[in-house]
Amino acid sequence: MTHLRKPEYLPPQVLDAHLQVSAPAESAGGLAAVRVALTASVQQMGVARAVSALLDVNQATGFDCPGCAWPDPDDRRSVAEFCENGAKAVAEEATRARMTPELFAAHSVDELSRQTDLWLGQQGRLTHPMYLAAGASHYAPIAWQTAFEKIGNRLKSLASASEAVFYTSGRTSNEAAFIYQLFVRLLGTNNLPDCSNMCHESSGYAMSQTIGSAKGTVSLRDFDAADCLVVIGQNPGTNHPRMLRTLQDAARRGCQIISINPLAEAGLKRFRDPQELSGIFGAGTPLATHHLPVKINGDVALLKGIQKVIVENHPSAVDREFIAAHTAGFAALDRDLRSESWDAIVQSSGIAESDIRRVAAVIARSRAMICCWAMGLTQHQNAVANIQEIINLLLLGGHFGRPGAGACPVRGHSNVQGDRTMGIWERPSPEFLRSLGAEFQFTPPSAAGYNTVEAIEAMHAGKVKVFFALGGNFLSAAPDTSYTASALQQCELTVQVSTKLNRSHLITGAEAIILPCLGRTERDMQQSGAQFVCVENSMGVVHASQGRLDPASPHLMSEPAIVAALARATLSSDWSHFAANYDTIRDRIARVIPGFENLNARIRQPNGFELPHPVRDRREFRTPSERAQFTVHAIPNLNVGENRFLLTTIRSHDQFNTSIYSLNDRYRGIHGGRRIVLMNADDILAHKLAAGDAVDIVSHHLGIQRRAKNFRIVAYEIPRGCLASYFPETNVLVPIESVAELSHTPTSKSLIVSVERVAQ
Ligand SMILES: Nc1nc2c(c(=O)[nH]1)N[C@H]1C(S)=C(S)[C@@H](COP(=O)(O)OP(=O)(O)OC[C@H]3O[C@@H](n4cnc5c(=O)[nH]c(N)nc54)[C@H](O)[C@@H]3O)O[C@H]1N2
Ligand SMILES: Nc1nc2c(c(=O)[nH]1)N[C@H]1C(S)=C(S)[C@@H](COP(=O)(O)OP(=O)(O)OC[C@H]3O[C@@H](n4cnc5c(=O)[nH]c(N)nc54)[C@H](O)[C@@H]3O)O[C@H]1N2
Ligand SMILES: [Mo]
Repeated sequence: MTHLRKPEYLPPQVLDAHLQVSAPAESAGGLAAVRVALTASVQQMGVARAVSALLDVNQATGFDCPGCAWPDPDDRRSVAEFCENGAKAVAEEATRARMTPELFAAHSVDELSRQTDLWLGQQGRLTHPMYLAAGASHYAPIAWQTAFEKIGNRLKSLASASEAVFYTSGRTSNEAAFIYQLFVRLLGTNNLPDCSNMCHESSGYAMSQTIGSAKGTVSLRDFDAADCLVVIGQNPGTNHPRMLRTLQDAARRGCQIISINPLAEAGLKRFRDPQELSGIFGAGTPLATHHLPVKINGDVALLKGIQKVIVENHPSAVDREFIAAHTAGFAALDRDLRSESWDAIVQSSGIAESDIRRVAAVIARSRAMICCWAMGLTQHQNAVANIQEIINLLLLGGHFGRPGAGACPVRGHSNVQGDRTMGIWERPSPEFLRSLGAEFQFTPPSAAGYNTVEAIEAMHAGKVKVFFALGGNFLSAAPDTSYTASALQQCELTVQVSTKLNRSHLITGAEAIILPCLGRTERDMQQSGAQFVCVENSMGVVHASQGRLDPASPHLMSEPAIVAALARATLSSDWSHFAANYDTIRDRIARVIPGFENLNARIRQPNGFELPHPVRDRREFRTPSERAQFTVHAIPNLNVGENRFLLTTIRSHDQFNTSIYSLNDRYRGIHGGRRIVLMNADDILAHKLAAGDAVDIVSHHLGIQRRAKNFRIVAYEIPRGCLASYFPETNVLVPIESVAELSHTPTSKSLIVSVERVAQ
């Protein structure tokens, strides 16, 4: 059917009128962090709500911060742990602003789509279920019951369950995730793409193949025992600010901290702990002892260079005993490293041989090393290789299953790791399916479902009729925005379970439904009384989360209750007991998922419990050979051609993924605008451009050009040939076919682009 409206799939592509650029910060935290956090909190929540929410966040009896997945220290939970960006994430959810049916009546979908993402978020919490009829220009309220019937009837009418796709973002609790995947599998499909497909999927693949586990191998206590920390492709000052205190403690003990990043991020330079007087008035604690400004995607080369120095010049740093007892493939790696040329290493990494040797010597001395990484490594075509080079480096020194040592993929969304554990995965293991099928007496589908990119392609090809999202902002988070927009528009029905308005509500199938849900911070009253949920952090600790604030609207439902109602409407299953008392869900989780035995008792312990980890606990590698596997990777060819750059797409300090908190990126010295591109001063000169020039960014892939309009050039300390700009404004540049080998993660950290000056 033809659409009358033509909503915009991108925020307005106009130059920022009030952009101001100053020198990047030399430290993170300090008084500014406190001021910004308090202002955001009080402006959005009011004083009383702000105090109540901020005293409750990450406390043993409070709610899990909806920000990042960095763990909470057990012993320090008694004091409110301050985190600027945690406070902003809470304020974003606990805001007093409301997106009511009246506002939906006052603005057509088309009008809403012409607003910025910042504006959409500022309209506040969704208050009522809303329905966009086929051909209608405005959303109108719909009764919950009618909404579920519409969704259920549509799902029942499908020729096959594989014509439906069920996306999950990583804020969903374990309880909601567990019954959601159960519902989807009872329906008959594994079409369960999730944000992880765009995030740490590459880490999961890389680690499963080499160490036989997809999860990180360290606990928070290991950071107290490490003598060397490598932070690579991660910006903790912005995205995991609570990690700064861990880094500060380590730095004060004399632990070496190595930063590997094209940008010298403020949060890795110095930390001014706002909870200490010296942090507020003094210069703060220096963090990184070494910084290697690697070129974008130069990490394989750099990590190989470091390993080459170790095997050739520091033989005593190679843990021969560990390698003989627990690994396979060392001889091939050793041969490859020795034959690798320094020219290739230096050229691809952009780091001088002497600097690589200096850092390699530090690593060679380490007896307990942890490597932390995030999106700087996972979103490249060779992302799996990036992470496997980290695994090689750790294996060389025997840094597994030893206190203070291991692999630490720092997860993004606060429960993204838990959702996977609960079975949100398009490629579930046969053991998981067997266990699920035995408990619920059915035969779960065994064929792999669609991951995120495959789901978009299937929608585009007209193979998907219903798209359902439990949280997130699929349109803006996914690659190739214009392609994803037309994919969503091919669907008959798109449904979003959401807390706040976002662009995925505006680019829809023929019909669309918004189901507004409770957030983490809010009281969840069900038939049996107040409920809590549980989540798993980045280090495999499962703990409870319970909100206490008044719900944003009396019409909200919890995510578990929504899933239960969906099952009734679609499968005629009576899941009212699941919604009435989440203990009944946890009882089933305990029987299906290893490590969760006796969940209802253990989750009531103050700090929850730690899941077992075979590598961390017993040096047990569950690979086919029962050994950890060294892997050999060629240095990728990064020759992008004349007048082309590699662009990485990153987060500003004032956003949470696609939710924009403000137009500032304080640590990088950028205020009042997001349409900027960071460029090396020598490149600006060489290309006859000037800082402040307006340019379009154009990506080039398989002969196709994609354009993002109207960015300002900002001169910045970034390696030559490299550019950085913000996600999601640049997602329109990410080619749908450009994905990481094996993990299928969009390559949003290495796009081949040119910049074209635009007339002003
Ligand atoms: N406040 C806040 N917190 C968040 C989020 C948020 O948006 N806001 N998002 C959450 C989520 S879902 C995630 S996954 C995490 C993301 O956390 P990060 O991974 O820290 O986020 P990015 O901004 O994508 O930053 C990647 C870092 O990698 C660097 N980098 C880019 N390309 C390369 C490269 O080729 N090599 C190397 N070595 N480094 C590179 C960038 O300069 C940047 O410092 O944070 C989580 N926490
Ligand atoms: N170019 C580029 N693209 C990227 C990335 C990148 O670095 N560069 N990063 C990727 C990564 S790491 C990730 S994780 C994805 C993120 O992808 P998503 O997880 O899909 O996106 P978010 O922006 O986190 O989702 C925000 C929306 O979630 C809803 N929400 C918030 N809290 C709740 C809740 O408690 N329940 C429910 N039901 N809804 C809630 C709100 O309506 C909000 O608008 O983006 C990916 N896309
Ligand atoms: Mo993420």
